[in-house]
Formats: sequence, structure tokens, C-alpha cells
Amino acid sequence: MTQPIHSTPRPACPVSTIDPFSDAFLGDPYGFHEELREIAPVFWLERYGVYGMARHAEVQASLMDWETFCSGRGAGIEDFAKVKSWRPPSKLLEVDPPIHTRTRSVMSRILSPAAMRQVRETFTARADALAEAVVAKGEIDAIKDLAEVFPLHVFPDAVGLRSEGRENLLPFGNMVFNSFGPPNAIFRESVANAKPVVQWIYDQCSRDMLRPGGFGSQVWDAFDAGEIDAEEAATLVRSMLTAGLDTTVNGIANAVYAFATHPEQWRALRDDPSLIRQSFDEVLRWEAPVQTFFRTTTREVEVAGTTIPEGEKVLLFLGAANRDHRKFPEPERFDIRRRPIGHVAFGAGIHSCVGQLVARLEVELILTALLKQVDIIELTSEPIRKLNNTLRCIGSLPVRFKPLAH
Ligand code: 8QM
Repeated sequence: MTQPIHSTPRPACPVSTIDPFSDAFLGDPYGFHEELREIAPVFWLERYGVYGMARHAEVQASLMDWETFCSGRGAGIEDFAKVKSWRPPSKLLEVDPPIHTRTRSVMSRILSPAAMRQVRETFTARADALAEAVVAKGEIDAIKDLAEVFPLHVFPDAVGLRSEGRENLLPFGNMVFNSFGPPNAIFRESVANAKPVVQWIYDQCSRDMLRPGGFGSQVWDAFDAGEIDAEEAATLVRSMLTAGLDTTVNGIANAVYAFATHPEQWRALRDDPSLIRQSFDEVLRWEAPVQTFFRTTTREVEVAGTTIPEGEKVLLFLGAANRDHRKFPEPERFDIRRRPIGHVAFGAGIHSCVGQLVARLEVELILTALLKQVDIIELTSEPIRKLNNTLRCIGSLPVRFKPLAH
């Protein structure tokens, strides 16, 4: 038996020995989610000495209550009040108001509906061209040939990055998302070659590396306007590079996976393309790319009869909350006609995903382009999972796109 990392006194709630960062859990979390949801609204994860919540009501309420469940002590397993973060903390994800309010307003302006209208035409042309290419190929790996290609083709250009070195973007994201969990073998493998990758990312965040007019350069405009300082500006550009790729890659991957395994849902989408945007919410509910995040309690708090002391890490199971039958009837069923209002795949409250319009645009355009050309998406062999401490990832997804007869 592995010893718990912390030696907090026995908590006033049920204890679980489940390891949410084990290969078994990450490879197939849903049975474990069910177990965690049914133990109690709040439980203690003995393996790591942290609290956990997996029901929708408590996950959602904790996300909304940022004063009690803060982000400034880290959104990962480490408490920044006790250990120094391996990277300078994010000025968006890992801060609380009032700093957060300021940085967030800069980011939400840059990633606003108006900004999406400006990039929409370029993104659409690229989605159409890519869809045509993969349909012409017929059999593809939907990860290497589609899900990784599209975000990498549109987002770095929109941010205004140079071309050289973009192969560092996905490894960096993979590393950061692993680092929110414990330093297990999955994490260690992802940081084996960290140095040059991290260096390249940090180099891209300075003003002179960013094309004028792009999202990155607009962050620096906010520095000129006196809204943020230089360190905040560079770190906010880093946030775009961290949060903007691996998430959307897996959002697209999970969408293709969902439709490949539910051909009747693809047909339903063809019959009514007005469902495209809401179908992405159902993909997010059913297979959330970001599965978990931590918060830290700023005071003693009672949740559903359990008293959690101050300074405790709480693991919020977003993916489990999205499959809570108390909130979503028949939660295991992927059904694009359901309106999955209230799913927490983008979080909730003041930290809810600020880049979600970009993610929504990318997936809308890819699905729209594929829908025009593809009759059926078929798996040609079993998908291979890629394990990550935070993300629900697919490593390889062999599919056949059967073209529509014209
Ligand atoms: C996750 O660095 C950051 O600001 C940051 C990193 C990761 C995320 C968000 C922000 C949720 C996508």
C-alpha cells in the first residue's frame, strides 16, 4: 500500500482508496465516477490526502463559490501556499479577484464574439479544405490527421505566433495538464524533454515575437493601455498557448469518437444541422476534455453535512458531474437532442472557460464541413487511449469517412 502524502487527521466524511490518477482510472473513468458519486457528496481520497466531489450539485456550487474554494493556491494538487509551483502561476487560472477580474476582462475582450466574427472566414476556409482532404483520403487517424491538424492550423496563426517551433505547443500543453495531478509516471514521461519545449513557449510570449493584430499582440495592447503589467501580459499570452490547443484537439477528437460510435446521432445531425452547436455541448457533457480541477478552501466550510477545514485541496470531478443522473437523465446516453444546460465541462462561475468561443467556433466549423461530405463515420479499429492526469485524451482514432453520394 502506498502511504498518503499528507497526514491530515481523519476527515468527517467517507474515505475512498480510489486513485483518480491511476492508469486504470484514467483509461476508463466512468465506473469509478459512479462509485465516487454514490459514496457521498463529499469524500476523502486517502491516496493523496485531498477531498473530492463528484456530484453535479456540489461540483457546480464549489465552482461558483470562488471565495471559499479559491484558485490562487493552485488549480492542481499542489498548494501554492505550501510548495512553489514548477512554473510561474497563471495570472488567469491560478489567481483570485481582484487580480483575476482585471486579467480576465482583458482576455474576454480579446476572445469576444466580435473577435470570432473576424477570424470566422479564415477558420471556415481551412475547415472546408481539411474536411475535403480527409474525406478524399477515406481512412484516416482522426487524431493525427484531423483533431491535431485543425487547431494547430488556425489558432497559432490567430494568436500571431511565428511558424518555426509550433511542434512544441502540444507537448507543452500535455505537460501542463499532467502537472495538475501528482508526479506519477504519466507526468514524468511528459516532462522528460521539458527544457527546450518550455523555453520555446516562454520565448513566444514577448511582444516582439507576436504578429501585430493577433490575439497575443492584443494582450500587449492592454499593457500599453495600463490595464496589466508586463509580467501579466507575457503570462496571459502563455495562457493562450497552454489552454488553447490540447483542449480543442481533444474536443474535436471526442466529437469524432462520439459520432463514430453513434451513427444514428450523425444521421440526426445531418437531418437537422441546426443542432450542430448544441451537439458540441453534448459531446462536452458526455466526454469532457478537462476532467478535473482542484480548488483550495480559504476557510472552514460545511458541504452537505461534511465540515471541510481551511487550507484543504478539493478535487472537483467535472467529467463525473456531467454524468450525474441527478442532473442529467440517462447520463450515459450520447444524445444530441438533449439540451445539456448546466454541464460543467467549461467550468462555472468566474473561472469558466474564457476561450470557449474559440473552441465552439472550431468545432462548429469542422462538424459543418464534415457534415456536407460525410455519410457515415466508422471506426476501423479500436481507438487507443492516451493517458493524461487532467485531460480525456485519445492517442489514435482510426476511422473511415464514407462520402455522401452526390
Ligand atoms: C485549462 O495557464 C493558464 O492560464 C491555463 C492553463 C490551463 C487551463 C486554463 C488556463 C482549462 C483549460
